[in-house]
Amino acid sequence: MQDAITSVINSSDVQGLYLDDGSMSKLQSYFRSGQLRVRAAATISANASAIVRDAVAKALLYSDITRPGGNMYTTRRYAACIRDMDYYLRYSTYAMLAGDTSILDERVLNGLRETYNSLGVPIGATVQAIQAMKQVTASLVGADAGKEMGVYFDYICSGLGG
Ligand code: CYC
Repeated sequence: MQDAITSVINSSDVQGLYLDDGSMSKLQSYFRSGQLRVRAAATISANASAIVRDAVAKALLYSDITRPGGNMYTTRRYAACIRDMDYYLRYSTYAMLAGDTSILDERVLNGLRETYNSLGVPIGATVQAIQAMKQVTASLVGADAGKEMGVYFDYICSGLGG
């Protein structure tokens, strides 16, 4: 896993250079947004189950997906879906704190599309649910932090191929 600091330092290190102005300003903007990131992460942790619940209600409940034959039908699959949504929220929060997407590649997206395809989990509906979670989160943490979280929710959606 990388973060905004290690990724800037690593790219200077491979060239054997001190940080240039562009690298310095990347670091500065990351440090300036530190309070925003930590405050957003605290709000999200304190409200995680409500965020997942509201996103599921907005995007998935009482649709074909929750009726017999749908991929969320039976409580076992319903529970797997809620758990997946919680993973997406938690890992997006980690990535937002780090200011870097690498943790999402390594721990969430690696093999996920193939797993979903082989189990028949619908990717379009998953993407809609993640987009709903992006809206719910933004309404809770405010526009600036919401936009930052949006980067990582969107990254998961495009990694899923949605
Ligand atoms: C299943 N979701 C799974 C499985 C994995 C993940 C590996 C198969 C194994 C299992 O059932 O636990 C996802 N596991 C992860 C991720 C990580 C991990 C991301 C990284 C931390 O370790 N079905 C829908 C909804 C959607 C959904 C649209 C919720 C948004 O219709 C999810 N995922 C869903 C369902 C299953 C599943 C229903 C069970 C499918 C089945 O067994 O038939």
